[in-house]
Amino acid sequence: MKNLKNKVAAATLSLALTCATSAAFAEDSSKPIVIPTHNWSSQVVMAYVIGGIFESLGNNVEYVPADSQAVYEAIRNGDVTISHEVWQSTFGASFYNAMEKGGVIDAGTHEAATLEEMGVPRYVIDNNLCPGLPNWEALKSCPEVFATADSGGKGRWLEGPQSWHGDLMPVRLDALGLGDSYTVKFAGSADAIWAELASAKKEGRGIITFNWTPNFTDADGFVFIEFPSYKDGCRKADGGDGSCGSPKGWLKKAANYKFPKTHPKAYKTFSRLSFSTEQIGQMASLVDIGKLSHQDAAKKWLADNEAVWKPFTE
Ligand code: TMO
Repeated sequence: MKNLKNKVAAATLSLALTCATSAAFAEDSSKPIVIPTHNWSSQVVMAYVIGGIFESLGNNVEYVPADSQAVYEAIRNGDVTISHEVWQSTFGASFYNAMEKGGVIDAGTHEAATLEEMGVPRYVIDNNLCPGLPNWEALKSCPEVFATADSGGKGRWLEGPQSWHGDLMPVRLDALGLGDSYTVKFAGSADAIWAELASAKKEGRGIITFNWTPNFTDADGFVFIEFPSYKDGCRKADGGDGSCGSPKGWLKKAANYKFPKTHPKAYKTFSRLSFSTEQIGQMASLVDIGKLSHQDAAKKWLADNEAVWKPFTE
């Protein structure tokens, strides 16, 4: 009996050793992991942060500028390996469409919750420039507060670049019955939004812009407008009339379905990786307030936050 037990134990041990050995030999491919960069600061800094983490594991990394909607198709067909900031409101549909076609996997969710919404700087509320805000219905009474030289007498909503979510906001304006008193202008870049916010603040003038959290503006107290709450199917693209606000959403990570096989160590790290609202705000802030380059911001963030990211690799 004792002999049998020993034999079983020995067999189990040798099986365990074989597994451990084969795991150790499942080395990552030396083929580069392709990381996309888009047109807002935290995403680009985080691209270099994650690339730096992969490099610390011995991986090769390549960065490609990519359209933030088309990237999910590029991940699906393997031209791009990952997406590290899949914002529910803006990219959820493209992400799930690509997943449904096959080739994209859900690699987990960041700790940070997200909101991508129109809003106003805190002083607009504090100085009562449009009484009743942040409730959206207050907008009906004060379009002139938000008028600009190019808005034809209407209040202006300064949207982000149209590549982010197309006609979402123009449709919403009309669906809420605000189309006669407000108009949407698209900013050419995120920097154009920050420049407009800075000049409005200097002049103490009313301004409505698209913005999001986590972002560097979290520290200033940007106030999001409260629209009728988001429900599945409320958007025009999903069959609704579009008269709803954005979801209080998730921030996910996506990967090509082969990534866990080609780069098991990097994939394991990527799937564990999760950043908080504060950490993502820091990444944006190093560029948008600190004026570092994206690469330098990532280097600084990695150097200052080893205790945060090292555990993802272990
Ligand atoms: C995708 N974005 C964070 C700019 O809303």
